[in-house]
Amino acid sequence: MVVVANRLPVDQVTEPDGTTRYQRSPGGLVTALEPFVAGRGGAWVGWSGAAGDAPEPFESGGMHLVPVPLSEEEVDRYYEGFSNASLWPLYHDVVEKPEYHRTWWDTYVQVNKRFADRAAEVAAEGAIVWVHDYQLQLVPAMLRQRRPDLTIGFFLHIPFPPYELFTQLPWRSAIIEGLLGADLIGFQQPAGATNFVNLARRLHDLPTKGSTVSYDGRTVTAKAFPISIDVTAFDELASSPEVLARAAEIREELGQPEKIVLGVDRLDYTKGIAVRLEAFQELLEDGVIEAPATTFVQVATPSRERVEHYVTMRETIEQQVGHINGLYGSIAGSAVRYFNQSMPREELAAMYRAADVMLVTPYRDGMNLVAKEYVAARGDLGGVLVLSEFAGAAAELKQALLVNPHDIDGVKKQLVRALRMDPAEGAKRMRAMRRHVAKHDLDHWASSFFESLQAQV
Ligand code: GDG
Repeated sequence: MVVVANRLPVDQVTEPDGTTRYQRSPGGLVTALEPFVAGRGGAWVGWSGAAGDAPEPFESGGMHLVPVPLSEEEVDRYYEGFSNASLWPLYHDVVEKPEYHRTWWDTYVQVNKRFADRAAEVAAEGAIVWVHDYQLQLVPAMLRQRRPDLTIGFFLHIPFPPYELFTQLPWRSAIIEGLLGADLIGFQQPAGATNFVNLARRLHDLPTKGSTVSYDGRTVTAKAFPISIDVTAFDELASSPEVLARAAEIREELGQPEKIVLGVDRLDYTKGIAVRLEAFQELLEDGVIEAPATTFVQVATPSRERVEHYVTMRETIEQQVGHINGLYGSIAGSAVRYFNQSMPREELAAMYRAADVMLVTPYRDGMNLVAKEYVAARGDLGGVLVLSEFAGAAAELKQALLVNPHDIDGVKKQLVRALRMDPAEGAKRMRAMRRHVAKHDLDHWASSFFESLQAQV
């Protein structure tokens, strides 16, 4: 089995003395896949995260890691450009305006070829290759051309847009053809699969039936496989004595607020961080809540810091935090505790455990693992989850307080409801959500994908 993803599950870190080492990387994809691949002794083809030459393949965490080199220019055009300034906003409802540049596209094609070459070299006869995400949508077709013996699966971690948005893309046909190289294409939601099948029919005039497309003498299936987390591991971490002690310490260090509201996100414009801040600020203005009796903790992990939209968004959010704290903070403490830092996993678990209300308000999100982590962390049945309708997770976590992040009054209303929720009702909701995630965990996701892929051939 070979996994092909933009990033290896480790980051190359250069020490002050010039030596390099590898450490586990943060982010949704790695969090989701690492335990699964390591458990099966698979290979992983990906970029190390540093521009320049790639090291030789090496073993790490039970996996054979095969680094793919990217030059500075390729990082700029393929990763920051086409992947994160064209595809990312286009696939997330055009929350920001996508930019389309031919040089970016040319580099995307060139880099996808390189990934396909490496995967073709490393895969055994008849192997299963699982390609991941929007950075590598051309790899399935390129790989099939090089290695027709392989069984190829593709999973898209982000939403797949409808015809009306997708057809903006000047290279729309090439992307559809690239994906059609797979035997099975997995999406987070049924809507993504439907959008794909519709595009294959309308754009390419291909025969389709239900969730399948006939293409090049093969049947390609497009289906939803909602991703999850290693629920047991997260539950255990969050209920360990160290994490519980740290959770109590966090409350103490914050000055024992009556209520802690928490947000944890990569600092990304799709995540709706500004919406939460606005709702929180208005509730302070309205006198409905007081700070620091109610304290808002926002972890905004640095992400894609060289992409322009991310630079401007960070400035906006930091201004907003400064503004709120200037108006509503006191000597006793700030209203908003904002961290533009990556936190250790244990610290996140302790924050989840300490938080009375978890605010997850993306404008659009493939799934949102943070919402599932919060539920997995609350073995005490405490805490209330406020969740955007536009996160994939909303289709499963039905007992969350759902919000439309475009409707500030609605967000305020649900936040107040969460803050005032009767603990018995909160526990009932949490119990139901925990039951769901316990059944639909990471292993369930990966096994369902694999079973469907094997059934395909
Ligand atoms: C993409 C899709 C889909 C965050 N800050 C820190 C940290 N994290 C971890 C969280 C969580 C992960 O990163 C974020 O996952 P999300 O799912 O919330 O979001 P994306 O990064 O946008 O992921 C998303 C996902 O892929 C999987 O398919 O759900 O929709 O956009 O696990 O805990 N981890 C640590 N420190 C941090 O500061 N250790």
